[in-house]
Parts: sequence; structure tokens; C-alpha cells
Amino acid sequence: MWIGIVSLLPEMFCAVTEHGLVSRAVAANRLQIDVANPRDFAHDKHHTVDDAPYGGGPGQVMMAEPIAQATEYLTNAAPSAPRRIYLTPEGRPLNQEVVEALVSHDALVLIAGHYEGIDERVRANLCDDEVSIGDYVLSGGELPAMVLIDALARRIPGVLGNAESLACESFTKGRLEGAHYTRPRIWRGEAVPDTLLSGDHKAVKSWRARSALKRTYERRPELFRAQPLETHEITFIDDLQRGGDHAQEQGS
Ligand code: 4H3
Repeated sequence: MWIGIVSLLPEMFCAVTEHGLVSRAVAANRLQIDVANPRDFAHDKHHTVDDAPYGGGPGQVMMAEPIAQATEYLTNAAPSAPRRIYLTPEGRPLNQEVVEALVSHDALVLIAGHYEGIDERVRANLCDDEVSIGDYVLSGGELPAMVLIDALARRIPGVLGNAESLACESFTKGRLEGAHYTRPRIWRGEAVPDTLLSGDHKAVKSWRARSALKRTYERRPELFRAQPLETHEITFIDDLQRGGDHAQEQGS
């Protein structure tokens, strides 16, 4: 996968390109990242990239031409026609489904704005998509772009190692993850649930499914709308509501 980034603060992306999973994806040649700075495409003496908004009011707006040229430079550098995405609170909410759809693209250009935002004509003519990482406003689109890059990188085939495998993730679709434990077996007086030590793979699998279900029921019950409860899950939820859940015991 190839990702181009339009940003006034290119150095910020070192946070992902030089550390962790994304840097490994780049080193393994499964991901290429190219950054273009609109300031390098501003041809006046002061390399101006922002101006006052028409109609007045506070703040500045990113001028159309420098962003357009940076976007077009990256579009030409891409290995195939990129999907061009503006990061903005007005965009489609990012979720795993959006990540899975975007990772199927060979090339993306992510546009990070600053100030009050970018000139509307760039959005209308040079962007194919708008994505939001949540209902809050940030000072720039760089952090949302990095959030998207991380979420994409871990879905590129061959990027996750064995230790981070996705084997579990697919079959718990539409549920939060359940509880996880590692050594020591007793930590500050608190023991790991017995089932997880039993060596009974079927029992462990069922314990984990119940742990995930309990957490989803307690914290994000609206997730059941998209991924409805199956019959055996309803039985477990009924048990939970009755204050039961004896099979689960501690820590779920
Ligand atoms: C995205 C971008 C929040 C998000 C962003 C989000 C700065 C967009 C500027 C930049 C505009 C003003 N904030 N929730 N901020 O994904 O270019 O909003």
C-alpha cells in the first residue's frame, strides 16, 4: 500500500514512520509513505499558505492553491490513482468497517488541514472522501491521519507478526474484546480465572466468548444492533441479568 500525506508539519509523521508497527510495515516494504508540504508549493516571498476568510470572522483558512499543488504532486507520485481523503470532524466516522474498505485501495492521499480548515473548493474538487476519527476538534489533521495510518497498516497482509495475529479478531466481530491475563497466576492477591488454567481449549474458548459478551453488554450494548445476539448468547445474557454468571467467576 502507498500513502501520500499533505501536511504543513511533515515531521510529525516520524512518530509513526520511525516507531512501532507502521515503521516495521515501511521497513518490510509493505507500506510506502510520502509527505508533501503545501508550503513548498507556495511561490510568494513568504511561502504563504493561509489567508483571512471571505465574509470576515476569526481565524485563517488554508489557501486552495498550495494544498492543491501538494495534492496533485502526490497524486502523480502514487503508483495508481489514489483515493484522496480529507480528515475533518465533518467526515464519515472512522470504524473498523471503514478501515477494511480503505485498506483495499492500492494508494491513498491523506490531507491534513490546519487553522479553521481548507478552502471549500479543494474539498469539492480534489477530495474523494472525508473521514472523522471522532466528535471532537483538533488543531490539525495530522493526528487523525496517523490514527488512520496505524489502523490501515495492521490490516495490510504480512504486517502483523505471529504475536499480534488477527486470528481472534475476526471471530469476535461486533463484540468488544474480553479480559486478558498473563503471569503471574496470582498478582497482589488476585488470581487468574481457573478456566484459563484448565488446559481445556473448548472451555477456554467459551470463557473468552462470554467475557467478550459480558463486556459488550455492560459497555456498548448498541453493538448488538449491527451484530445481533445468537440464541446461546441470549441464554448467557439472561443469566447475567439474573445476577448469575457463575461459570465466569472473577475477572470477566
Ligand atoms: C479531524 C481534523 C478533528 C478531526 C481536525 C477528527 C484542523 C481539520 C482544521 C483539522 C481542519 C479545523 N479535527 N475528528 N482538525 O477527525 O482542517 O478543524
